[in-house]
Amino acid sequence: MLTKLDDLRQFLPKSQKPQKLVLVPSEDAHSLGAVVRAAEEGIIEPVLVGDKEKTEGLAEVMKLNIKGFQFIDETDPVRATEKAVRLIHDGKADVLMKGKVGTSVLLKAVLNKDYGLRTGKLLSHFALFEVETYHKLIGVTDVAMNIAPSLDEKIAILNNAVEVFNKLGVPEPKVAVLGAVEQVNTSMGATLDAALLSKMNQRGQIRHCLVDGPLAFDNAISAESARHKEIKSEVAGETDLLLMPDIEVGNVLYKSLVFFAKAKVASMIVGAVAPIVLTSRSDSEQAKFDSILLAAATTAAT
Ligand code: COD
Repeated sequence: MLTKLDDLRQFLPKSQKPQKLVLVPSEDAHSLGAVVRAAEEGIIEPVLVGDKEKTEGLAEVMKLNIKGFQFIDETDPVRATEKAVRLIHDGKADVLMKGKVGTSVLLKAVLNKDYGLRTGKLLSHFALFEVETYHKLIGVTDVAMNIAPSLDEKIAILNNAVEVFNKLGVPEPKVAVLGAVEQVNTSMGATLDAALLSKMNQRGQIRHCLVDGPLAFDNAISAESARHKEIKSEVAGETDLLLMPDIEVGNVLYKSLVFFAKAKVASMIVGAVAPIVLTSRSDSEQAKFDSILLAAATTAAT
């Protein structure tokens, strides 16, 4: 059972050359710090795309050694993002990482029909949390890309996340589909979707996982809470993955875990040609490092 984000190191390849990670735009302190650390630990080989003068200035202030890193000098963040995405598209690098650019700018480039990173699958955001008060790592999806997913999109989001767990040695992750209540309420769309997803899983239409829902957050993560409410569920209290009703709920949970619960988090976009390290601007250097680790671990496991 995975209990620490550091446990992800066991999935890094021992012999292969480190994967090439493109950071764009590179003039971002926390991202640059995380990339340099990951390079020093041999996890990735960095390619920096961005404003060279600003990045070198930042490295000097932060006492980071970026000599010898491949660099593409581009001061305009939108053009830099396009160049970085093209590197992955053309097979010249393995992982993309968001630096100092808005999430939607990066995602629009990733979705570009000519040079983007589409595979025909839905792309979605996956976050993996280490929370002191929970006994194992717990995934949360989608908190940053799909705004108000339909049932079909929820199926794709769920499958993307399950694939990550399968790669990390969890053959049948337990998935809680969240609602505000644990009973189907015809006025609450999230509970209807949750019930349908559970039934589709029971009937083998969604595989390689065990889905239950609707579950409210408390009974998803606490067996005791589920017992109090007399909920019989193999998922309750043992959840590996929380499937969110929409981006607002997901984003608030993400930030509550980080800021109130001081949880550690790693996150990325999945379903694209390559993993995309996409953290929030307010995330720490440690979160960015752990996200690189998650991306490298899941790429290595393919
Ligand atoms: N996966 C695959 N293809 C997609 C996806 C997806 N998740 N989303 C859109 N597409 C395709 C569409 O099929 C279409 O072909 C094209 O991309 C454009 O679709 P639009 O017009 O719906 O999408 P955009 O470009 O207006 O917006 C896509 C974003 C991902 C940018 C948008 O959904 C978005 O802003 N999401 C939230 C990002 C955000 O602000 N997160 C902040 C939280 S930290």
